[in-house]
Amino acid sequence: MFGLMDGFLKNDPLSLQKDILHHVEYTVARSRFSFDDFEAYQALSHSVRDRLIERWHDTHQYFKRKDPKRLYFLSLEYLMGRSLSNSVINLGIKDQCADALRQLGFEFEVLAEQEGDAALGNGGLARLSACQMDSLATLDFPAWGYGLRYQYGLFRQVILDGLQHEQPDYWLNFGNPWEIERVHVSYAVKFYGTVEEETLNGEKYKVWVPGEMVEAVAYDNPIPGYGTRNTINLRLWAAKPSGQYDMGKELRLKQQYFFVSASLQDIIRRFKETHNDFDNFPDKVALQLNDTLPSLAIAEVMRVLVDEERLSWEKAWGIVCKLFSFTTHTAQPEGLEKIPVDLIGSLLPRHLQVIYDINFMFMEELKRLIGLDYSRLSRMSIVEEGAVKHIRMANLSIVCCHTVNGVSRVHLEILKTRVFKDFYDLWPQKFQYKTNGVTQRRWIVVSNPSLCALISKWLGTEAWIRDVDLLMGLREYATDVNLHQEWKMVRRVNKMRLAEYIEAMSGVKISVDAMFDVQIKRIHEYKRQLLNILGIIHRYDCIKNMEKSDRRNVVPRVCIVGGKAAPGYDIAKKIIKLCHAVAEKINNDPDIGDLLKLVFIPDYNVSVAELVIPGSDLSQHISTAGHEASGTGSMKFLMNGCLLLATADGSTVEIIEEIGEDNMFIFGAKVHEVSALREKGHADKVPLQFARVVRMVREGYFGFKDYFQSLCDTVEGDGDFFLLGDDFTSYLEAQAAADRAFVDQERWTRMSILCTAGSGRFSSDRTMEEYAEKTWDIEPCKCPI
Ligand code: DL6
Repeated sequence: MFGLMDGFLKNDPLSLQKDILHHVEYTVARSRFSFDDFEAYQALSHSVRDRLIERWHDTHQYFKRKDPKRLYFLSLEYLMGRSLSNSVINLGIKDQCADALRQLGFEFEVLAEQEGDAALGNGGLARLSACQMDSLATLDFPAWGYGLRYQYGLFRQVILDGLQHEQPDYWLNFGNPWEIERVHVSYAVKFYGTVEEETLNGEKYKVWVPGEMVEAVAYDNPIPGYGTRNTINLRLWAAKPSGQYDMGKELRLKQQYFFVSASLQDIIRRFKETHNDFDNFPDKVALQLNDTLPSLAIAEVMRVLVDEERLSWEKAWGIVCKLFSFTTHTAQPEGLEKIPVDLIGSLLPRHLQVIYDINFMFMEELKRLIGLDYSRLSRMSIVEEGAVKHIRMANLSIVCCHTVNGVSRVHLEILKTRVFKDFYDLWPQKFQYKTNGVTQRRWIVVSNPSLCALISKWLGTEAWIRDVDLLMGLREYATDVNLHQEWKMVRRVNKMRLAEYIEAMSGVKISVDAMFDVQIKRIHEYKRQLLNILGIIHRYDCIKNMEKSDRRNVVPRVCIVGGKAAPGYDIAKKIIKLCHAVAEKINNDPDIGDLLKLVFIPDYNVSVAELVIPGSDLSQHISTAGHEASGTGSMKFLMNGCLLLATADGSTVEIIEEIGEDNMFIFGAKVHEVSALREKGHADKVPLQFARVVRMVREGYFGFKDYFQSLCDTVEGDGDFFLLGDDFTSYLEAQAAADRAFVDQERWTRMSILCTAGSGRFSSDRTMEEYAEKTWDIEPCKCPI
């Protein structure tokens, strides 16, 4: 991609080798004649990081010179995963690194395994942020990410007797070669205290006298683009001194403000370096709120402009309204963030005043527009009245942002007709959607190198890694026997790798001839892992009751489930326990053998996903329609040629349009049918098969009878809010259709190729281009080589 030398540092194997040995000796402080895999990983990472830093500097010098409008992406969560493989691929130096290491007696893949995951977030929203950073860099957009450097990552899930236990993730214990501490980039962040009034030249100003100050220090994480010199920055804030002040353990609101305040001080300082006033602040800066967690930024910008920069309220408000855009990642009104007024009033007294002033202005305007419709006024107010008053952060965001984005087309419909209907009726022009996407660099190139090579061979180019629509070219070869053979081989090797991992992790031996049927994602009732487990029980029950001679027709399955339950989410934890209890029974039943196996993969994270997804045949995305805002796991499976068994929910609706229903297994109630089904009630129409499997759990067929009663209550009678009973029959039919397709391996392989071929639309490159054009109004700024 680049010449051997495009900075001070050369990229040929010999130069890399010298750099690695230099870092062994002087950074890791081990003898260059004797070092182990982990030390080699550290030295290699530092050598790669040096190259990132060169590009990072060049990119930022260039941005400074060109002064384009910049995007600042504000997110409290990023699930970055590992950095080494991704960095060397984006820098175009993977082969050179592998050569350099080989001569030193090390293997690149082994060293890459030494790295822990950077898991600074929970689920879909957090991984999406990471994919989007990769795309922003690759597409040369002048963007920065801001976030928090939590001292502990998302908890490590340990399973004991089938129960989830949460252990701290000490992700920084072995150092983090990918970050650069910026001791000189630090800001004081204020909390608590009082608001006083000051008069200056006859004008009255508010002055916040804080009760506590905490120093925020920056840690920069270079994010390289692929096939470009552009390397952008993810700046994460930590409290200083970290030993005394662990931001990760503070109140959520305190964390949020710490992050918002430090980021905005940094952004405003940078802007002021080249501008004397704020007139064209919104022409140079776009601030993106990744859900409502960073939405205190709105009140903070108002406070800074009015109290510190001494702009009039009207002028500051005019700026704020052009500055911010907001993306919501939830489809449920219950999921919207609300913060008790008293809490904000105590921690951030001036911000509470600002929010009240914004609300007063908004309410006055609203009364003018809609009259005295008190019920609507109260629904739309930023302040929720009640015994405990709350600030509705979503309402604050909608009132103050120029754009409100959903994350799929269906999601936007839900926002318009249900979650934010009142606001949509008022400001339809604010509402947009950008269907989520994932980065093909991480989800094919890094995690499935053999598929990557195969695609490039058949397309005759690697250009699809940047221009992902080229994947469509595979459609032409969807029935080519030679491609089929090679495709199957690649998939089989990936399945073998996964089978080895499963055996090492759980002791369960699985056959690669079986269909690998996977559901990996956060454990949540609406995602319906329970539907999957009940379906597995039904399959087991059917096999047990079958004549031996009929068993020949059973398609062998390995069902793989993985995911973390939120620590306080009791029902989700019971689902994990049930999965283990059912697995215990099935896997130890000699009568079943290889016909059915069930495995729970513990501690699901980005690296585990990189291993599991390429080795999957079928993946399940089976949320109750209308509940998944988008879903992005499905897109990763699709890129890897894994077939989807799914409900028409979130982004799946668009995937169906792209791939065709014939190439997927779609089942269940549609979004518009769900509320009628709920209203009808369930008690009298539960399919017998469903009643039977639930009864097996209730009556203790898998043990732990008492423990599972409350779980069964969630799916029986009117307890079945997520409609497992209603969808059970069509779920089993979709599963049977998957079995029939799998038997015909030629058909299956064609479908698999067509999945990959049609996955281009679900790249985060497309999502970022749409945001750049329709929401942020930013343009690429490509640093010359
Ligand atoms: O937009 C990314 C991702 C969606 O794909 C999922 O459908 C949605 O559940 C998830 N939301 C979150 C947590 N949300 N909040 N707020 O991760 O976002």
